[in-house]
Amino acid sequence: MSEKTPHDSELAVAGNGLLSRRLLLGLGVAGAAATASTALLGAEDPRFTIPEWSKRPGPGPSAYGDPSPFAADIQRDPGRANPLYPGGGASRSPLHKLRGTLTPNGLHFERHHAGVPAIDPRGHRLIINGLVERSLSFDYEDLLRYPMTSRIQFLECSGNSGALFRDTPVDGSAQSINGLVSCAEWTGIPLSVLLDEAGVDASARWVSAVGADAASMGRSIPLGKASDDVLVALFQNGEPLRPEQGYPMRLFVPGWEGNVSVKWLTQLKLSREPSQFRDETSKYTDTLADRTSLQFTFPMGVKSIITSPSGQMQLTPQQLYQIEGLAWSGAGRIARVEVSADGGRSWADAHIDAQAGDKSLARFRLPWRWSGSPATLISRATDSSGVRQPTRSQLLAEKGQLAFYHFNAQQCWGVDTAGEIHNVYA
Ligand SMILES: Nc1nc2c(c(=O)[nH]1)N[C@H]1C(S)=C(S)[C@@H](COP(=O)(O)O)O[C@H]1N2
Ligand SMILES: [Mo]
Repeated sequence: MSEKTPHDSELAVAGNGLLSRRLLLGLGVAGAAATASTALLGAEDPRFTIPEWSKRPGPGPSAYGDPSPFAADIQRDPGRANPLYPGGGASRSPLHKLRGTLTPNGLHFERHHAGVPAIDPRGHRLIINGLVERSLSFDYEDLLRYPMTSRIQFLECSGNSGALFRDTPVDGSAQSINGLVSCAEWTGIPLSVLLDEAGVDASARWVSAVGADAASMGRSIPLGKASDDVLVALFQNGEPLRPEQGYPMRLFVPGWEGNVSVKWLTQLKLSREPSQFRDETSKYTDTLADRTSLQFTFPMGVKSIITSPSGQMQLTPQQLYQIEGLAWSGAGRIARVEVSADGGRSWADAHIDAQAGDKSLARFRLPWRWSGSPATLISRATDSSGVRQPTRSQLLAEKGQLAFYHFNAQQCWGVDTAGEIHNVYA
């Protein structure tokens, strides 16, 4: 505690207040006379009071736990229901209130095209048919007997951050703008195992996956990907999938747009050509500036977002903050995240605190002191294939503004002199 505290100027790593990631905080030390451990505070110390909850036993064990009532504000944002779209819509993950890299099951984002079906697994089947030697039908109990594998990987809706294509910056939070991404440990049977059992015909090129919801969501997946790393997932962070995530079974297609990870999976049909489902013709296609459309854009590009400080938060001048965020890529790992506090004029490498592996969310951090003058916070990630997240103008130059899906450009948070934070364009 006696060591001289270095000045911010000695710790600066880039302009406008970005500080060395090696900076250690001492926020708990209220004054020079702080004792070594609060556990040793004596009754004579004025800070020593026994709180109510320490005076008598609390409730005993429970069958299924809930979050603390003091953390009850950490919720998904389901938006407003649309009577013209029964069960349709999305809820967004509270990215700005979570830490670590895993999304708790109750806070995983949701995207439903016709609501959540109430599936009793005893009445549910998974059929594999089409260009196969033998058609197969599995029930839930059959599938539970297969060997399974687990992977910690992100899932992102290709409509995530789509509002940033618009001309006028939307005012929102990290949750409302970017909350259609989550990360879980997915456990299930490699699809390749089930395809081998069915015996795929040499002429087959595509696998069409169909869900048992009222939207009858269907997507065609190239056989190469289907027999590579796709899972028929049954568990999410160790427990059976939540109904919202596809109980009793879903496809999990690592690194690709969320839409192909068909929930409530009931059929896999092998064919020579894609099935031209509604969700791969009228939707989930990217219209370019010349009005031609790309039908399939499967992998999610390298992306990062600052989750704190972020939209709708309020900053205090001269305070030390940790700029924190998430980065991910459909192409592999995150190799590097850089952060700017001056709108992209200067950059510094953030510290990557955690990343489980390939195609999982990475969490980054860099200390920053807000001077009280305007600042623009930006992050940019580079993945293990060497690709760096584009700027918004680079992305728009490539894709135009008619597109809605697959927005992965750098996002800027503008801090004004009042300490308010808004989504801005550089
Ligand atoms: N059967 C079915 N599968 C589906 C959907 C759906 O509405 N029905 N939504 C898709 C979309 S658009 C996305 S982004 C992901 C969302 O998965 P989640 O709700 O588990 O986050 O599921 C996909 N799979
Ligand atoms: Mo989606």
